[in-house]
Amino acid sequence: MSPAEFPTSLTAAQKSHFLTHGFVHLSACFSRDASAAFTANLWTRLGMSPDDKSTWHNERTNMPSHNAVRISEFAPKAWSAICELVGGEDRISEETKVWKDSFIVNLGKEGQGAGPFRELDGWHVDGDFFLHFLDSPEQALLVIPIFSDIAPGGGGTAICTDGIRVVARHLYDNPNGVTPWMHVRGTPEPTGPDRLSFFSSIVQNRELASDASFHEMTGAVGDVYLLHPLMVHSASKNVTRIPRVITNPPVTLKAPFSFNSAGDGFSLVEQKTLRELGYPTGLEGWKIEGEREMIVPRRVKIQEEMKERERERLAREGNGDSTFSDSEIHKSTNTPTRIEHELYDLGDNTLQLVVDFGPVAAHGEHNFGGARACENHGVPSIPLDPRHKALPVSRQIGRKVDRECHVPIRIIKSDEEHRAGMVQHKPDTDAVFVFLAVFV
Ligand SMILES: O=C(O)CCC(=O)C(=O)O
Ligand SMILES: [Fe+2]
Repeated sequence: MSPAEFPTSLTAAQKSHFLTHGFVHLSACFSRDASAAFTANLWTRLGMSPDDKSTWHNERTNMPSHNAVRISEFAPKAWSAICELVGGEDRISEETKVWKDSFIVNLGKEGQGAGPFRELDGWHVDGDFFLHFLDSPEQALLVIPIFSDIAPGGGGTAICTDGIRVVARHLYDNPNGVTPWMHVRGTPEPTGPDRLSFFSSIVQNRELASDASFHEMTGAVGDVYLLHPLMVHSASKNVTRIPRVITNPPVTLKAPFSFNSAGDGFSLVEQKTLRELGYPTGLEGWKIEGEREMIVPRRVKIQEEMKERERERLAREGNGDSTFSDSEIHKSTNTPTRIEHELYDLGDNTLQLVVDFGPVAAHGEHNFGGARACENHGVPSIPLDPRHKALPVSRQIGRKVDRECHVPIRIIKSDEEHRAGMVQHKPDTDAVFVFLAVFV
């Protein structure tokens, strides 16, 4: 389906706002209940108390992920807008059709004032995991789902919409590719105050960045901002010290953006890029001149270590480990590499078995989904209680169960389920991510 034919979910005013400013603010895309369920173990994972600021030892935390929800189920309105902006669902790679619980928490700092946005020190564009080209598919949209109410001064992400033009021009001028810090390829990751100097020199230059182009991503729980992938943005100061919780899930395309031909029509993101470059009808003849390349950022190792500490805290809170041995899991899932698993009590006599495929997951080879669990797969059989259905993915969070708990399950992986959309797996890897277990 060409972008022009894609069913529309954004209003004409929203599209026009995106083409002018490079972002759109969608209200009420998911409920407060869904948000509360998804963030239920946030404070345990952080090892902090929401009610005791003396435990808030870190101003900002980019957390690792344990669980994911399918965007089309969790936030259908946001999902259709995402699809429309990038030119259709068909263009989006499977692994970014979910949002993970990799929350970004901004708690502010004692005695900290707001200060001008231009002087924030974290200005950047997202995508620290690949070499950047104008048409890079890896980060096709910047998405900000909001999991806490954010008032002005409450740590909402700061953006500079005029920055899109400068970054787009830089990428246009560097078809050989640049690092995530916009330096010529081969330059090592900079450290120290100059790390983000490309971006701060944009926002500090009044000729490049007008006052009117700075905005603060405030909003209510359930709101979602969708922003152009080249949007220059920064974490801001949370002077309210009301915990600010968002995520930044990337949208990755299966193929690069296409700027050369208008034959198939340009998506709204492509239109915005072209407009900023001053070539609204297309870029005949422009093509990349270097190899695309993935980068493993330092962040990955840091987040792996954080995840381990979060697991320990969750285990302490939940009082024990899962009852499943690795051999049972292997038998059930027939999947590769390292497998870690945890079992959570969701209430209503329902358990959730979370299977994490470790390094494979980190490379985004798989999707998440829910699966029915009923009888036997090398473990004792039980009847499926009709009251127990697969839960919406948004409710799949709960307390970790006791070590003594025994739960017979069958994990089903078949074409039938794939069609039913309850389990997502790639035929070439034969892997399934999240399973629901039911006991009576
Ligand atoms: O915390 C924020 O507001 C922004 C975080 C961000 O942009 C990032 O982690 O890439
Ligand atoms: Fe960012």
